[in-house]
Amino acid sequence: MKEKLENIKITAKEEIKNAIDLQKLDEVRVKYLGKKGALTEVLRGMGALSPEERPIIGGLVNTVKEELENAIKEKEEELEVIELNKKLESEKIDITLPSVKVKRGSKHPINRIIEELEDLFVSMGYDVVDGPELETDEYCFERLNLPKGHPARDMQDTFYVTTEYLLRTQTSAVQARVMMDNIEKTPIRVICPGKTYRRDDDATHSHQFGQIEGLVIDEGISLAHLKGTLEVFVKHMLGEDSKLRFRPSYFPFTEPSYEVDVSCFKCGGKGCNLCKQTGWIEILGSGMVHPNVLKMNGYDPKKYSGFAFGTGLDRLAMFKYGITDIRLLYANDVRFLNQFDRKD
Ligand code: 2NL
Repeated sequence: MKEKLENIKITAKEEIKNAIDLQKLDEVRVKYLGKKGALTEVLRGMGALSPEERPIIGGLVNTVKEELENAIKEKEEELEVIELNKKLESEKIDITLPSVKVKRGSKHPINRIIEELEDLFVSMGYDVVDGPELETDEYCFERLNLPKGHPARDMQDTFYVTTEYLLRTQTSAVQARVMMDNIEKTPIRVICPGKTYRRDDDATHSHQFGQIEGLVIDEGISLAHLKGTLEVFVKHMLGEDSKLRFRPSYFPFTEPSYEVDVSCFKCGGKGCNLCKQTGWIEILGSGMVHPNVLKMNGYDPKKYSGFAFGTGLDRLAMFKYGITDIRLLYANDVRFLNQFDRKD
């Protein structure tokens, strides 16, 4: 019996020493000290011993048990340190490594123009409204005094999707919606920036372009309001020294209509290559809302009058930032776009 215990002690100690991790060590513990372990078995077999032998063997079992428990505890502490070190090593973060540089995008020049105009007009009490790019014939043309057969809605200019649906050629469609949606027919002050589409695509025209239109309807609105508003608009965008010139023109949705020129901001009006020696640059279309347009959208022309204007955002961006090729605005070359990074 003594010998058996001695053997257990030796092999158990050897196995404890060789345990490579905590799990293996626990397996050893169960094997020798567990309920069905080798030592427990010896204890159970004690009934067969003589009364003299019993306390001796019993004491011996306890000594071995204690010795093994201590050996396990010691090994356990040793393994815990090893495992902690392993974990620290594998989860180490090298804080001296340079971080990945965060790439910041920049605002597209057309979006910068839109935001600047939105800020300006909102400060004057306007709402900013948008609407669908896929429009109906009704809102894009019919409600804007462009009856069927009018040259401006010719198949040559408009992308028709079906006979009824088309890609809007002007943001006025949104304004027609604003007028129709206003069931109480209260005064309106809106600007509508957005994308528009035309069926031409050559060196100077793109099939898609940005536009912004404004519409004001109220009692007693006159041409003076239109002129004052456009003066604020143009001076804000192109400089306080700008002068405006109103040339009579024609649009189906306004009467009277005017094209608005601004004094050339490159030469100050003396004449240069930008203004083709005229000293003026055409910048806006505008006019007093045609009584038919008011009527067709539920506004009584006897009570209300209004003005409207529209301009291309691409041209505005080119003037403001001195961009000479319109295609740069749509190529999305980051070398071009990064120049418009907002530093302010
Ligand atoms: C241009 C000229 C213009 C309008 C747009 C308008 C809208 C309504 C009623 C009356 Cl709902 N007029 N818009 C008026 C005059 C000119 O745009 O050159 N656009 C790029």
